[in-house]
Amino acid sequence: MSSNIVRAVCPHDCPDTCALLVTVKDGVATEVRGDPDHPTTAGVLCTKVARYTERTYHAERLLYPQKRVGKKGEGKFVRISWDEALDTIAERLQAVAAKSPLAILPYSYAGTMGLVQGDSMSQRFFHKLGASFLDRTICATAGGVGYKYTIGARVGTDIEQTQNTKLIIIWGGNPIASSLHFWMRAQEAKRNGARLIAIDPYRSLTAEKCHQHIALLPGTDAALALGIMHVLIKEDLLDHDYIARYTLGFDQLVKQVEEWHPTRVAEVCGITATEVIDLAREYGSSAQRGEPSMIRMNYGVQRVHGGGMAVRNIACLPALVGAWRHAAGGVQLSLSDSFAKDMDALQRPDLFPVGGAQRTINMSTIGDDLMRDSSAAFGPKIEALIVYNSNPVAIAPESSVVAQGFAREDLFTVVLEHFQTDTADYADILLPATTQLEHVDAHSAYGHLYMMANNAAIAPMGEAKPNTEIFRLLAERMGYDEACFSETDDEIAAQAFKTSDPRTGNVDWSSLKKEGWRKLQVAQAPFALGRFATPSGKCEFYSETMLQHGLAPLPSFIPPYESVASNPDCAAKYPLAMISPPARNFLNSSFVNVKSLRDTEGEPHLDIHPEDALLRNISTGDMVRIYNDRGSFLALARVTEKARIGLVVGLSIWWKKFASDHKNANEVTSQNLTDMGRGPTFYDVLVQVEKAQSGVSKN
Ligand SMILES: Nc1nc2c(c(=O)[nH]1)N[C@H]1C(S)=C(S)[C@@H](COP(=O)(O)OP(=O)(O)OC[C@H]3O[C@@H](n4cnc5c(=O)[nH]c(N)nc54)[C@H](O)[C@@H]3O)O[C@H]1N2
Ligand SMILES: Nc1nc2c(c(=O)[nH]1)N[C@H]1C(S)=C(S)[C@@H](COP(=O)(O)OP(=O)(O)OC[C@H]3O[C@@H](n4cnc5c(=O)[nH]c(N)nc54)[C@H](O)[C@@H]3O)O[C@H]1N2
Ligand code: SF4
Ligand SMILES: [Mo]
Repeated sequence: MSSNIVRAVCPHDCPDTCALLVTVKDGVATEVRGDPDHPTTAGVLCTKVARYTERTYHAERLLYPQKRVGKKGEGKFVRISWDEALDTIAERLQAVAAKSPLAILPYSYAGTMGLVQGDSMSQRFFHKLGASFLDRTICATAGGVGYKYTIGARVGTDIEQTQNTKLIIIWGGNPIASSLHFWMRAQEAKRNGARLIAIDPYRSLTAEKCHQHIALLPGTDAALALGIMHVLIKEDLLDHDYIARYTLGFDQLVKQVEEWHPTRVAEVCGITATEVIDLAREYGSSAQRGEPSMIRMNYGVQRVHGGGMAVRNIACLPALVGAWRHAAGGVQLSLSDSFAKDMDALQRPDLFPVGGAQRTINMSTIGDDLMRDSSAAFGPKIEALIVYNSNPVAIAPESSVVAQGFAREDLFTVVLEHFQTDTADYADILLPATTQLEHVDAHSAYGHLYMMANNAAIAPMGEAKPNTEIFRLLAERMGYDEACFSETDDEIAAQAFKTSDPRTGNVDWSSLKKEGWRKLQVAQAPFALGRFATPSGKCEFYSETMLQHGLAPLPSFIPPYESVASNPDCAAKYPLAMISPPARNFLNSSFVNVKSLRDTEGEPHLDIHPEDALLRNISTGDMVRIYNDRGSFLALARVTEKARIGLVVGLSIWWKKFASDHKNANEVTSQNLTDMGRGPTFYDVLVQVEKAQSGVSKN
């Protein structure tokens, strides 16, 4: 019997990007463990990826190409050969491209975060084809843009410093579920005497374990940050030296936040003025004592109309108190710009036809865009859609419109997948893709600072192929003969990091594959001496760039599209705010079909406050209907004070086909976009809830 250990990387869209050790016996992966030597992984995996072999060897893995025989959405397919599949796709794409390549749209997201299997060969293919571009906004663009206006880049406090900080504000994140390895270090900080405060409308698993939980209304974080600034300024809890040297627009900021006194903030946020004042005092006075404080901001704050502004306002706080002076101080939203990735080499935008027409489709409005006819403003109707690394029918907002779009008879849809997801049910051609254990990849991360290498541990299952290979074969059929279309996955991976960049430190791919991971050479305390990547080189309280982009140049508050205060007409019909943040045992919609994890998660449920439940005669265990003008879905009620009054919470993202009504939370979410970055507003939703008349649970 042969047995060996293979170095791999967790491919999922999670800030932790864990280093894995895969035990392989006689060609079979028997165990996936966290690498004990990798500093942030520290030998620990989350419940989901600890079961990665269950997912890889799942009885329902797609193992060969198929074509649809039933109606779109019905999910009936028959097996075909790879030749038939690839010939059919190439012929259809060529026919559409002959009229207009812009009628072809790739749709992908972060099913794998790998730089190779994510979007390298695929992008080369679509660039050469001259297809529409996809604006990949579904997760983090609002926050990313707000962050960059303020501090210049997606850079921040190193997670490996967390245990040294004295105050951790977990702002719009639930790391026990969504960033376990940060939470482990936050626990260490707690043992070292740090205080933990959660800012979250929901008493999440994390909020429950913090010293304090501030349960504000969704979409009001920008106002809370303005209130903190007001108190810091009024009580002079500031680092005047840091402000003078390394920030821009302080005097304007002082005027701007004058009107944001704690009572006003409390009213907007649905909390008490004391909570605002105490939080500001705690933040400011810890800095005055010379202690490091860290804000772990997460994406929960930016899935609302004013999400970009909320992130911007919060990102201003460390500069006011001088928290950036400490390696263990500052803020972290994402570290992804710390990496010197060579996206041009990976994706080859230069292959786009010279002088060819261009169009960008926003993935967050895929429902509406699939339903649009050709027009001068929109360009050609979308006629062909190639989906990989994403499950839009389950995860995109206003799902009934998305499903209607995918059901169009005149749309040619190809889906590359591991499983027959809700999206796969609509494919004309369904192609089996390999999982992380079966292919090679290079990874950066957004929650730590290591370059990572994933080796293939086992041979591809059945006839599955890596995404790269599928696009390589398609390129060949389309007659693309540029050398980049015949590069191997290792050759692509070797280009992922710019070796000329000092941060990369000359790492070569073959060493990285052997070692598994290597830390970037970047400064601790990145902004201790300013050097922000903004136009002024300072932390910009005032941003000229924002003004040029038609935005308010100073921190401000943009109310939600849908809230009791901002939209009373809508609230008269639909008085409850709804959020649908990630469930601990799923990774977006991945793992929902792994039975052991689904069983732990139970059935789709909705948390509702006892007072809101009483008004509606709802008890725990009742099947309830959650609805608004866009649609409705069923869930089992859990009456609990975890949801604040006026808020309901449906942990997500369920596959529709596992719900009794074949629907999920995205039936009621909207295609409205954020103030910055054209992102989705998943947590900016009003609904009504009632006891369901019928509807039997299934699972
Ligand atoms: N187990 C698990 N881990 C995951 C994922 C998963 O699906 N499952 N998804 C991954 C992905 S793609 C991402 S983007 C991240 C997301 O994870 P996070 O960045 O942590 O963000 P969210 O999950 O969107 O929301 C986290 C918290 O924000 C709260 N929240 C909602 N609205 C607001 C608001 O307006 N203000 C404030 N202050 N809080 C609010 C929610 O109640 C929730 O507890 O997690 C990644 N990790
Ligand atoms: N209501 C609501 N909706 C949300 C959110 C929310 O909080 N609430 N969160 C939003 C966020 S933050 C995000 S990031 C999006 C996530 O949306 P998606 O990025 O679509 O994430 P997943 O649902 O995990 O789907 C990824 C799919 O890629 C497939 N896949 C994985 N690896 C590979 C591979 O190597 N090759 C191929 N071909 N396929 C692969 C997986 O099997 C899986 O079906 O959802 C968004 N939708
Ligand atoms: S999902 Fe996150 S915590 Fe779980 S193994 Fe992957 S990177 Fe680690
Ligand atoms: Mo995300």
